[in-house]
Amino acid sequence: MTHPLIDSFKGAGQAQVFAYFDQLSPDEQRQLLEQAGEIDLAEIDRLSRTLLGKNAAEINLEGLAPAPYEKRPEHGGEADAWVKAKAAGEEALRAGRVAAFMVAGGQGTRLGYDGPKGTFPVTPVKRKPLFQVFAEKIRAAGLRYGQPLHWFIMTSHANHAATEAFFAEHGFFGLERGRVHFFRQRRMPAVNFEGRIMLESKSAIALSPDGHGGSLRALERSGSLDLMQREGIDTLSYFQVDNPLVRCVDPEFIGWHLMRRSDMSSKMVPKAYAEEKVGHFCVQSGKLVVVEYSDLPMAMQRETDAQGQLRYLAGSIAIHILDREFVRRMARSAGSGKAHSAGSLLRQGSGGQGGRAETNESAKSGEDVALPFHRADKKIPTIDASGRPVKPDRANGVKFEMFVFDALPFARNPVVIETRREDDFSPVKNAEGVDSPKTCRDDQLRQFGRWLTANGTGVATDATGLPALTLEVSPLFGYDEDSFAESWKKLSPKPVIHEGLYLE
Ligand code: UD2
Repeated sequence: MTHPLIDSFKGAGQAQVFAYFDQLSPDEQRQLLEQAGEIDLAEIDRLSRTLLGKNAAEINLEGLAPAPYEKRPEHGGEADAWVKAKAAGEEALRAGRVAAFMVAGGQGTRLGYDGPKGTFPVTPVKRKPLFQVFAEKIRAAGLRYGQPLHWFIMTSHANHAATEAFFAEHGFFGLERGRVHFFRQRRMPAVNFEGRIMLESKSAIALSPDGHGGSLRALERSGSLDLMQREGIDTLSYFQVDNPLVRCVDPEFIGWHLMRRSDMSSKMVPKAYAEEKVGHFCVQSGKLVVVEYSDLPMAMQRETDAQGQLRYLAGSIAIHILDREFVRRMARSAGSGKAHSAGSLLRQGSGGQGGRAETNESAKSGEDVALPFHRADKKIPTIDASGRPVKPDRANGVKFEMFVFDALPFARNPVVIETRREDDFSPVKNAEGVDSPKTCRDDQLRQFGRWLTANGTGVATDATGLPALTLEVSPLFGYDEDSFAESWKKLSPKPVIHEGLYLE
């Protein structure tokens, strides 16, 4: 059988993708061709040459220094500037310039939960799923600022239909259907260590999502950026599906971003301890960069200054603000398949998986805008030479992913602001231990307890601030300190705090 696509794969040394083609049913053949059509062969060739080669260099730490950030007033930041930022952010929200943007295309393998991660129940009393928590925060903020917000949600091929169905089943959690926009990210094929594209079965390529950095090109391709433009939205508030504590829209953060005329801004938290597994905000050659914990030598992670404080203190919690036209600029060059020569600044990938990432010299100097790909070595289910399924017990191939924070070096006037961890960050990542459903639930309880105490109703807690009772505050009652205080003030009579209390 000949087909132009099959010929191009043969020409690129990837004939194995169609090794079983003649044995497939017409439907299977169509599926395989469709999948093959998604692949940019030149991109795969470039990545295989630059990331799989023995010469791929280690990360270049030359001239790396901690990034400056805007300290919160209680840590010496200028209180006036924070007040102004908040006012600017509120104005933008009232003007309808801001949209919420969530990435939910990940595979959620660590949690061991089947189905889209956003359907995972997280709240202490009502067991609301993650999607509902965000939806209610977004709805409440829309009511508060008199401008219902648009919400853009990036899914993957694997969870797109299930995500849409979940929202439909739950009446979009009270949001206007026309303001919730789902779009799929692209996929990348896994390759073996020789750069050959791998098959998952005779009729399917081993494809996986292209990383949260793929959200930039997905926003463009899906027409979301045009829709935003038509709606007068120029500011995107980015967060991840795994973190129910996040303030989906935070006026202070939005305000800092707008006042500084920034292309992309980020929140940091002071690391809880030296070895905490988060990215570090750094500067290198005058550019803001995030260096993953797996890339920063332990000695540097532990370095302290004259006051005994960690030198690399600023941890990245994956909360950003993006300017719409900056996203377009990044997306256009990334999506064009333009080869950006991976130069000598090659970095190791995340998660200590022995991966690497391409970074190019020209990109760093701002001439060539394109997100680099990172390499992660993985166990990839595949088939053997006779077409039988193989479940490998160690890494047998490589996945390529882009990370959204790699856009920071390209951004004009990027700002990093400090946030309190307890106001913004408690992700659900693992089934047990750190960042698990249990730690997340406890952090929500601590937050509800703090809000009540701050408004004059003491709640008995242990030494860590964890209330002795299980209670829950609906985001529709209060989704941050201010909105909670407003609702609480209006509440008459005040409820007695009891086990299972639900404020809505
Ligand atoms: C990320 C950051 C880490 C820290 C942490 C905070 C990286 C490499 N590291 O770690 O520095 O900020 O978050 O929580 O990002 N996703 C997609 N499509 C994909 C892959 C991921 O939408 O192809 C989404 C996923 O659904 C989730 C988010 O991105 O919402 C985070 O993905 P992750 O779990 O891979 O990130 P993690 O925990 O390694």
